Amino acid sequence: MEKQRVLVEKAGGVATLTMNRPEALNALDAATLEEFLAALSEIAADRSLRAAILTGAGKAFVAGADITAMSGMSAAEARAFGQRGQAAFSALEKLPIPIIAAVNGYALGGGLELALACDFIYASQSARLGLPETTLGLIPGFGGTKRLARLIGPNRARELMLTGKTIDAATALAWGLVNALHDPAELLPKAREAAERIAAAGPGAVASAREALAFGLESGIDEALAHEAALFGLLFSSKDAREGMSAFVEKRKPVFTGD
Ligand code: DAK
Repeated sequence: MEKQRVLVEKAGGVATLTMNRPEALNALDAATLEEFLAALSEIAADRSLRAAILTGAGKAFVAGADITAMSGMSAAEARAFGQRGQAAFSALEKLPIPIIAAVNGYALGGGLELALACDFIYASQSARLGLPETTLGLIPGFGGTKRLARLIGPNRARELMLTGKTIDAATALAWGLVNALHDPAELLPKAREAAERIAAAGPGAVASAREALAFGLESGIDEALAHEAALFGLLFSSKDAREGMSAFVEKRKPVFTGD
């Protein structure tokens, strides 16, 4: 049987997706994109899951789109590849549960864009990040030009995109690109700890918080506040909000059911 390029592991309401093509630094080729899409739909459909982690096998998170494969593509093939890539990024962004990027090594080009499409990023102290597309005569095509500028501001995003340089993990932390750095051996346990905290919170509340934040990034303040108030009110019709508040008053741990 052929080796799986994307591994999916589920435990305690948390799914871990591992990009598993270490011999090519987990570069994204058409077959990897298809497996990644299948893994995302499996996770999206599994109602027992509350959070996910995305990481890479070996010394890279993902070193970008597969340059060797792209160099031999016809225009039609490149178009189809771009469309499948966009489908994968869109599925990642629309995942109904939060996903944490655990950047264990190189996150370059499409690989950094993958991490940027996650809810937040933890990185190993040995990670290196960058958008080298312009050095290949390309531009980031999976949302990187937008998401990076929003996260770290246009000046630093321009520096990364225009020079194509890679930055080390400490710089990524200082720039606010990643939330925390961990010892390589501690990266996955720390990501799991965060995922488990998310999994223990009210699922409806987690979903509403993500929705309110995403909506607020795209709209004016009045509209965003009205939307937030609507979601806040809606949660009061859920059993979980009642349970969460009752548990606090009764000094016990809440038991959330997702209702
Ligand atoms: N593609 C294909 N193979 C890659 C690869 C990549 N991106 N990155 C690494 N590999 C392969 C290497 O060729 C090598 O294979 P063998 O020679 O062993 O067969 C193996 O992985 C190990 O890599 P190295 O020997 O190079 O390892 P080093 O430690 O020496 O160097 C490195 C690590 C990460 C510095 C280096 O491998 C590197 O510079 N890699 C390329 C990084 C890069 O430029 N990434 C950006 C790719 S462009 C689109 C939207 C978006 C995109 C495309 C289309 N559309 C909407 C249409 C995105 C584009 C990109 O991501």
